[in-house]
Amino acid sequence: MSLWRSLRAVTAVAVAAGLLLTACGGGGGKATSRPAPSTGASLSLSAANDLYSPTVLDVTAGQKVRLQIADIAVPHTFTANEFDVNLPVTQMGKQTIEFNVPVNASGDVPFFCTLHVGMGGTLKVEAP
Ligand SMILES: [Cu+2]
Repeated sequence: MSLWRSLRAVTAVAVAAGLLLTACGGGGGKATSRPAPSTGASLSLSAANDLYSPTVLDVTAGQKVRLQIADIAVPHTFTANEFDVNLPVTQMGKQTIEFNVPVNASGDVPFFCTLHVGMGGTLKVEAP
């Protein structure tokens, strides 16, 4: 009799544990073992008077950069050859572009507009 009772108790615990595991596994998308993905950086740039400002942007190696460019009156490009970035900036007014800073990037990397001489600046790459 007591063995039967013990078996029933063990079974009950096993079922409860199984339900718990199912509940945890069914959540989806919140795996705690995975490192949180980098949210990246949001930076702003003005293209007023066919000049980019500020002329120095701080970025981090391996980072995804969201760059909001304002004051766009004529087409420009955002070009950083060392990062293999050459993006058209052709939405009048405001445009957001995205690019990735290579993991192995370092130092000062120039950026510029291929359409306007002197329109550019420096991406200062910091280690993560
Ligand atoms: Cu330009």
